[in-house]
Amino acid sequence: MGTSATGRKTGNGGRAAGVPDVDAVVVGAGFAGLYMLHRLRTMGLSVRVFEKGSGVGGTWYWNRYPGARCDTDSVEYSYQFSDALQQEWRWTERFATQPEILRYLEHVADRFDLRRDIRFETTVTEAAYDEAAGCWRIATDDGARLSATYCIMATGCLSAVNRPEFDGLDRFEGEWYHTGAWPHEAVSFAGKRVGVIGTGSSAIQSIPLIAAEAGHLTVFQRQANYSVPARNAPLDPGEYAEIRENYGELRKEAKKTPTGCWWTVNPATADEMGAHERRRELEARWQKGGLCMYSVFADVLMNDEANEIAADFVREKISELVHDPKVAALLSPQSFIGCKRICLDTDYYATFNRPNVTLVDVSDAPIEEITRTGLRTGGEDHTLDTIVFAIGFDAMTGPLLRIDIRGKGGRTLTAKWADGPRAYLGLAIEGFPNLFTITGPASPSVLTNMVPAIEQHVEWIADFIAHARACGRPHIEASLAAEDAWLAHHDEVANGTVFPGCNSWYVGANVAGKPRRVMPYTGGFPAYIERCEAVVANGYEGFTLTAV
Ligand code: N01
Repeated sequence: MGTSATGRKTGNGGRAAGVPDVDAVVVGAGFAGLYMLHRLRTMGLSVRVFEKGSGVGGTWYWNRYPGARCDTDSVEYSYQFSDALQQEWRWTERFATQPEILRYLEHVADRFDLRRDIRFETTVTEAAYDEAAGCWRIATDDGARLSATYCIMATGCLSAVNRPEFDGLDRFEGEWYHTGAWPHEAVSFAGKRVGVIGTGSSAIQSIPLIAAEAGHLTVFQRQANYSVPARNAPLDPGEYAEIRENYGELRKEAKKTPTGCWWTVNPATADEMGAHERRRELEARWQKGGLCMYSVFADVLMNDEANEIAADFVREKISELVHDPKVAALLSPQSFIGCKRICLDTDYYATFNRPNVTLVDVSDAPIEEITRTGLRTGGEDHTLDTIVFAIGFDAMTGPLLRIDIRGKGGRTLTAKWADGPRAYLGLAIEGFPNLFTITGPASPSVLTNMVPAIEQHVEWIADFIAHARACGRPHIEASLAAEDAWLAHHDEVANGTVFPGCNSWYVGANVAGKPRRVMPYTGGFPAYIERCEAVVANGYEGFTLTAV
């Protein structure tokens, strides 16, 4: 008998001998974990969710940095599983702020009475498959243990922060923060000398606000990123009412686009359009704002020349927005557009026209060390009161590999993924029965609107579990052949795109020593959904189901 993760001494919580404590453990209480819990509970399963934070929200619990917002329209970045929910909730802006999204998720947790099955401030440290008992044995950082038939990782794609491993950080006498683990208390930059390290989405959102408050801001840039205007605004009541009236149809249409978003996908390749028409299309999308630049030409992510046309257009805009040509040149990426996630901004480029903002290029002269009073790069000392590390995440695999996950024969997931992640449909892993990953590597995840991607996974997993239980063979395992075939297809599709050609977190290039592999599925949401549905129609092809 051990101490259960519910805090009680239990063998199996009063269940028959040999029966796991709960039917399912879900790790994480963000968008994915909340809906997984709701869905499984509706099916009558006993579920325990473990969440590291003190509240629900996942990404939106941790990323509280100034200016944090979603880059997907709020009316789309929300659940559709409950029409009552989407009708009653009112978004206020085109792109919701972090506090608003967090309020939404708190509302969801209350509305569906989810908190009673969530154990907060508890980190899962270990998940080991017990072959003899046919269950997962979960250990948490408070020393508790719990067994479960199913273990579902709702750990998110961008939840393992890239740790600032700079020499000397422990000696720094000022304050420092990571955008992905921002304090709950207000942070003041007033009159301070602030350094921001990084120029990804988190930096691009926070820099204009920090610059407006700080005495001086120095931005340390390693690679420039493409950013397009967000053009955020309050939602127009009339348009919003129309959306709510047609939600069902709009959601259905969105699932037919590669990104799962309902912006217009241009069906024409760049080549099929004249120069004037291309320019009009680019300008229209720039004026509209948001990530619709991803669909400016049908082949923008697949054809180097089409990509270059879009990249050139954005570079031209940067040169118009930034007064100092040298700074504009530094801020102009030379890589493909879109192979690193395009950022959305409000006044990012114009911020570099401010007299209290300096851009420092660290591409050739990396940050050597953090000093007592700032940092040193290129032999030069920069005096700083505050450092903001906007250095991103050990994306997609990090959240899973930071847990000691062991499958059949005690094989670790770290060993299995030594050459990069592999999973069948990004949902299940050979050798790890009854373990599911929501929006895991090899699924479309971060290349789609995350919420519909999550809902599709949750529903698919829940239906599969229901089916397996109903047919008396509740133990599910993906076959190696199915995993290999999916990976071969996944890689083939990725190799036809611009994604392998950039040093992005999509390929793990931002983490030293991480195996390089395009991690999200690049074939688009409709093709992926079709494949998942075909697997079901073919009797859960690629999986074996057993009674024990
Ligand atoms: O992280 P990033 P992020 N020295 O990895 C730099 C989502 N998100 O938190 O490009 C110097 O994009 C690094 O440089 P380089 C969104 O999907 C969404 O900003 O690797 N610099 C890069 O500039 C996004 O893509 C929203 O050369 C170092 C930056 O740090 C994802 O999260 C908002 C360095 C990290 O950029 C990640 O975004 C925010 C070093 N040693 C985030 N190490 C929205 O919804 C790293 N860098 C809008």
